[in-house]
Amino acid sequence: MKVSDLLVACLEREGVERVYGLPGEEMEDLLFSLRDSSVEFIPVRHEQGAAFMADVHGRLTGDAGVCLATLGPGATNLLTGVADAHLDKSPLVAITAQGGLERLHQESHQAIDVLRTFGAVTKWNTQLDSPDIVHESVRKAFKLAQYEKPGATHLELPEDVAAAETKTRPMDPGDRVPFAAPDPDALDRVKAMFRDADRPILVAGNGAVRTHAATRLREFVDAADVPVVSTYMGKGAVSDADHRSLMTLDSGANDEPTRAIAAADLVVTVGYDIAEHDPAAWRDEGTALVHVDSEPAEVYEAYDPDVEVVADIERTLGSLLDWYRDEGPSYDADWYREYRERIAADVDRDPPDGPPFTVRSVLPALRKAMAPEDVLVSDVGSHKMAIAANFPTYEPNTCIVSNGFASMGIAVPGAVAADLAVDANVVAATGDGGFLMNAAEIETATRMDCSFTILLFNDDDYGLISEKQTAHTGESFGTELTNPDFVAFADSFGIESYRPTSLSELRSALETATEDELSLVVVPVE
Ligand SMILES: Cc1ncc(C[n+]2csc(CCOP(=O)(O)OP(=O)(O)O)c2C)c(N)n1
Ligand SMILES: [Mg+2]
Repeated sequence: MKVSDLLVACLEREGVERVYGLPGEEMEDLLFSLRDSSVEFIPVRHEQGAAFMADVHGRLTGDAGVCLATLGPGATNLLTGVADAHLDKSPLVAITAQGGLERLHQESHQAIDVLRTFGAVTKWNTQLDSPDIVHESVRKAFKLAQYEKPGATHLELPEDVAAAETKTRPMDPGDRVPFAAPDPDALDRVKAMFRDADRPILVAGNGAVRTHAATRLREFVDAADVPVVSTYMGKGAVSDADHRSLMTLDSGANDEPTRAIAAADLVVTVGYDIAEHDPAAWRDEGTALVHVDSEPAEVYEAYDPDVEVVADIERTLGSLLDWYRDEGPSYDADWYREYRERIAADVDRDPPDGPPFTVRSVLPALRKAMAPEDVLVSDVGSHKMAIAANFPTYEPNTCIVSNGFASMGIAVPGAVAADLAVDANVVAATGDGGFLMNAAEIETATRMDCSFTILLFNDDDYGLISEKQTAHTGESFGTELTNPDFVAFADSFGIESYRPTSLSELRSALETATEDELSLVVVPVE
């Protein structure tokens, strides 16, 4: 069997349905092997788009998304999306082609040390430098990418190896390796802390969503009647319709969720990554702290858990739930009610009419146009902060935010992958800056018959940066933009577009746009 055929057979064995990528000469054999397989190859317009698509696919499904690029510039273009999956803990397998082994020891066309470059943004990577290691390497790439905490892995395929013959065959993925059960002693210490506490609070992070622990988390919140704050990436772990949800942790010291954490006497984090939010922004040294996660806590003065329960998060919550239902203490729910009321009042506040609108003023209409199971993919910028704070989320994995690597440009390619991966409607919310980084993927979306809505907040500015500069210095520099006529831009791709001039126009644009078409809704914001 030819190695390129074997590699694709390995992908089929892993259950891969599609590969996002951009061709190059050195992957010719692999492309023809893909053509002759059950795996669909989806050509994109920039390798970064392919990596973001694989990233969001991984995050939504728990199965590694696969992206493919050529050597040199193809690989470096892919890197940002791979790094995003790495720091956002999304399973992703990146494959890059390479020149033949006989030319890699010398200066050579488009050849750079891709292995070393990708080593910095992956859990593991290797060069497929022999035909007989391909089956094991592909299995290992998927096993490590998907194992807690998930992330990116990378395989480099030299073109001469791709064309060589091998007698090896794909390995069977078997069952996913189960994760450890919680340590009974650690659990006993956590139970004692719950007994001693009067005002416990939970912080639900990325891991609470990623590990399918949300159901147990909801049951625990119900049984113990404790409030829960989510991080941006934990949104939807507990429904924001639940009166115990205190919505989303912001970075500032003055927001209500941070105040509620300050008023608590026990904080239990569930699947919390400090890459997402610096705990220094919310951690109060005197308060008891428990870390429930699949990995030990980072060593950091500002995050110093009294107890760490390192195990399968769902099993840890299940054990605590069983104990709680039998003999857990009861708490007075009054202490957190005022925070919930203030947060709910802010979310329900009637927005002012526009234009210009504010991102905040658009969110109630957006929420109304989207069903609870519909998926919002947010880009990065000031719109992301508004979405985190004011877009109530009801189900896990329905508000996709990059907040570990926090790379602009994820929304449009992310929506392509989401649209292909889930049955629900999909909306990509983006700023004008992040939108034009990867807007070319609208062509990929039209070719793939996608039907998502792009909600573009246009402030002609790298808004978050000018906001921060102004807050620090009273002025801003280097952030102002001019933009194309976005309606004409949408038209050139043959997609529908809307430019609402009042809230009622905005509402009807969102209702129509989210029905069943690929469309752009441009909202002028201040
Ligand atoms: C790839 C990348 N480059 C730069 C940044 C730094 N950055 C964060 S937000 C932002 C501005 C985003 O502007 P826009 O997309 O228009 O959104 P807005 O803030 O205006 O809502 C920038 C430049 C980043 N996070 N990612
Ligand atoms: Mg902007």
